[in-house]
Parts: sequence; structure tokens; C-alpha cells
Amino acid sequence: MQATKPQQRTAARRSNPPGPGCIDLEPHTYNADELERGRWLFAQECTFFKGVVALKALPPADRPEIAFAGRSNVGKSSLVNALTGRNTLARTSNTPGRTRELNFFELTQGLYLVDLPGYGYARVERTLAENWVRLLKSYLAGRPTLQRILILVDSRHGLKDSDIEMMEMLDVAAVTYQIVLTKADKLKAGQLAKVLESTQKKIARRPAAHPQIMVTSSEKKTGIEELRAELAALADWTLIPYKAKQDNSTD
Ligand SMILES: Nc1nc2c(ncn2[C@@H]2O[C@H](COP(=O)(O)OP(=O)(O)OP(=O)(O)O)[C@@H](O)[C@H]2O)c(=O)[nH]1
Ligand SMILES: [Mg+2]
Repeated sequence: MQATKPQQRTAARRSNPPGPGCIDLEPHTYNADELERGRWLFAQECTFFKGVVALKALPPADRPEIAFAGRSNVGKSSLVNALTGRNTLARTSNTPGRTRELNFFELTQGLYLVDLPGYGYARVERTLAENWVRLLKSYLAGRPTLQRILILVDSRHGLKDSDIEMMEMLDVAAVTYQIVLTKADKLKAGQLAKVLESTQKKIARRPAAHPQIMVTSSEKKTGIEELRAELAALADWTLIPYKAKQDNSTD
């Protein structure tokens, strides 16, 4: 399992002020190179690669993956679209239960984004929901190239029991997960700060939780730049034809 070491990565940023899209107990921001890599990477071609309904159909584990998990309707597919700047890449819907497969999107050759079916939604047929949860758990706990799982949480509702259950499973499997609060446009700043603080408290002692919580709105594009920078650090840059911008200043 390739769990990253979030504490080490965060420590390097501790002296910086907070950026607009992320609020952290240990404030930090992203430097120009991190932001530029994020912008560049997510501006590259991103295509639907495969929809998977059984573990045996997973693509070869040959590059890093980032999975988008969370309860039904929290905005997983919308976030994949906002990050990649495409409105219709991943299918979104008002009706919970829209995404029914593990949808693999290929972002250049260096990264898979995996849009997952939601969990914890009572109206989805029970046997179907049980199958999804079984598939999700086996995939999330056993995929060697899974660099990080984003657990999306609707900022109006905060963490629910099904999120806690997912985190407990990932703590045991030692797979790093990071909380992303979604639909931030639906709350006032004060309400958002409260949800953030209570969520921080709830993840503080969890061994596999990334300490930094991202705050996003796919609708207003809040926090998207920062999340791109955060995720770009997980790509395999040896597989990506990237040339850093030259600094031509002559000071
Ligand atoms: N206001 C607002 N609405 C959003 C945002 N993100 C998603 N939504 C809406 O929330 C609904 C669900 O979005 P999806 O992206 O389909 O959610 P999902 O988590 O992929 O849902 P499932 O695939 O069913 O699990 C849609 O009506 C979206 O338009 C956001 O940032 N702000
Ligand atoms: Mg979806």
C-alpha cells in the first residue's frame, strides 16, 4: 500500500499563510510552481477510460490513482468536472445514485481519476447498495497504486456515520484519505468555519487522515486551483511530458 506521509508534506509548508480554498489547523499555501503544475496537469487531455463493476475488470495498476469517494449526491462527479474544466466528462445528477460504476478517467498518461458510486444513500435498492459497498471497500483497501482517496463531504451536513465507517476501514487498511468539503457556495463563511472546525476535530486522531481539509465549490470554482495543486503532487511526473516554465526575469 502506498500511503503517503501527509505529516511530512504539511510540515514543509507550516510557515505560510492560508490560501483561499483550504483552511487548516496548520495554515499553508501553495507556491507558484505547485499551482502551475496543477493548472497545467488538469488542462491536459482527460478522457473516460473505463467503467468497472467488478474487481477483475480493473485496469492494470500501472500509474497513480486518486479516487473520489463520498455519500451519494455530495458532488463527486461535479468535482471531477470542475477540476478538469469540463462540464460533461463525468455524469452528474440531482438524483442520488447517478454514478453506478467505478469510472476511470485518464489524465495524460500519468494519473487516473476514479469517480466512485456514492455510499450511504437509503433509497438505492438494498442489494445493489450492498454490492457497491463491497466492491468499493475491496477496491479502496486493496489497490496498490491508489495514492489518495478524497472523501467528499457536503459542507451543509458534515461527516455522517457512513463517512466515519469508511474512514475506520481506511485507517485499518492504512490508505491515506483527505476530506474535501463540497458545495461551499451553499453556506455563509461563519457556518463554513464551524463545519470545518468540527470536521477537523473529528479527524484529528485518525491515523490515515490527511490533516488538511480542502474547501470547494464546483459551482463557483472555489478551492479548485488549490485542489489541483494538491493532487498534481501525486501524479507520476516521469510519465508526463511537462516542462516547467522558465523564469526569464533578470533581477
Ligand atoms: N450548489 C452546488 N451544487 C453542487 C455542487 N457540486 C455539485 N452540486 C450539485 O449536486 C448534485 C449532485 O452532484 P453529483 O456531482 O452528481 O454528485 P455525486 O456525488 O457524483 O452523486 P452520485 O454519483 O449519485 O453519488 C447535482 O445537482 C449538482 O449540480 C456545488 O459545488 N455547489
Ligand atoms: Mg456521481
